[in-house]
This record gives sequence, C-alpha cells and structure tokens, in this order.
Amino acid sequence: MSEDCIFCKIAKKEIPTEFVYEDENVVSFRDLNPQAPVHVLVIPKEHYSSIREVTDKEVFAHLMYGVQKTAEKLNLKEFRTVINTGAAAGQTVFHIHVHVLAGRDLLWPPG
Ligand code: DGP
Repeated sequence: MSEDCIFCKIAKKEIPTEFVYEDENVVSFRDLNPQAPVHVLVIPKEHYSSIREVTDKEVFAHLMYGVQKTAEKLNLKEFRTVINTGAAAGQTVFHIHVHVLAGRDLLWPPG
C-alpha cells in the first residue's frame, strides 16, 4: 500500500467502488473518465508505480488474467488493452493499470 495512492485505496475498498472483477491479486473497475463506451481499469492489489517498477513477473500474469476475466464478465469479444508508462506517455495515476477499451472503433493507428 502506498499512502495517498488512489488506486491502492480503491483496491483496499477504502473508496467504495463497484468492481467488474476481483480475485486475490487484482481488481477491475470502470474508469472515471471513460474514453470509450466500455472503459475498465485492471490493477494489481499490490502497489507498483508503473510497469518499470514491477519486480515480480507474476504480477504481469495476474494483470493479464484480470483482463481476460474482466472481458469475460463484460462479454467483450473485441477490445483494446493499453498501459501508459510515464507522464510523457499519458500516465496520470502512478499505480500500474491496464486500460480495457471497447464499444467503439478502436483500430490503431487511427485512420
Ligand atoms: P492513465 O492516464 O493511464 O494514468 O489512466 C488513469 C485513468 O484513471 C484515467 O483514465 C482516469 C482514471 N481515474 C483517475 N482517478 C480515478 C478514480 O478515482 N476512480 C476511477 N474509477 N478512475 C480514475
């Protein structure tokens, strides 16, 4: 737990949040500022600021499993996953998270 980390507080249920998926390692929940009709964040319960700070490779497996289970729960067949690393790449919350986006044209690169 990192003090003042909003995602740690969500994972610890200190901020009431409806989870799409939860297991012993990860939770997922809807993004506050959705960029697509479906926009869910998958986070580990353990605090790591970004992909760069992860020291246990199991965390990556837990995150991807959380993505799979989240997609299953929401019946998503096609979706995009995004991980922003660092402010210049658009990271604003420094607790690693995987964005799961669906429900609109998500082809990349656009156009
Ligand atoms: P990123 O830019 O990759 O760091 O994404 C952070 C996302 O987190 C951003 O899309 C908005 C979302 N977010 C920030 N604070 C909260 C919060 O308190 N609750 C929820 N559900 N989402 C949040």
